[in-house]
Amino acid sequence: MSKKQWFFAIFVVLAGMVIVFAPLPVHATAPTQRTFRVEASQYTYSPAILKVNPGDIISIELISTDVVHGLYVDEYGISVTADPGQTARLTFTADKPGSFRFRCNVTCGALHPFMIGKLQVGPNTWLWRASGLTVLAALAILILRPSPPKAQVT
Ligand SMILES: [Cu+2]
Repeated sequence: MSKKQWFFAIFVVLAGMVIVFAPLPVHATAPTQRTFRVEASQYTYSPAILKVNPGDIISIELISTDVVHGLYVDEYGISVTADPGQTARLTFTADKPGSFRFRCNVTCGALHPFMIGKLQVGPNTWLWRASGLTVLAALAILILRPSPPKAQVT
């Protein structure tokens, strides 16, 4: 590789690190109170993806339409259980940004382990970081690819 290509390679590595680790600007959104009506039935939640902003006060109304179901939020360590036909309420502050699974914590049947949903607190930064890395990789391939052999003079 030429000196120029070495410099570029180092630039690519540094830029990649910036893309992966740079903190994104935090949107100044005022915390709001949000209520979600989540229907639980064997073996899904509807809706299964809840998107909120960090700091929001979340109220989940869990409604079970068949058997007893629960909802446990990973890492938040909070849960609620709803009896058939009943509504149970879980209120908490979304103070941890990131993407968290929530799952049923009441054994409700054969496919119970697959009864999961997602709580998305804040923007999905990995999507942006991944697309940034893709662009960078494409650029690196274009610039660092070996130059075609020079035409030989015979
Ligand atoms: Cu369940």
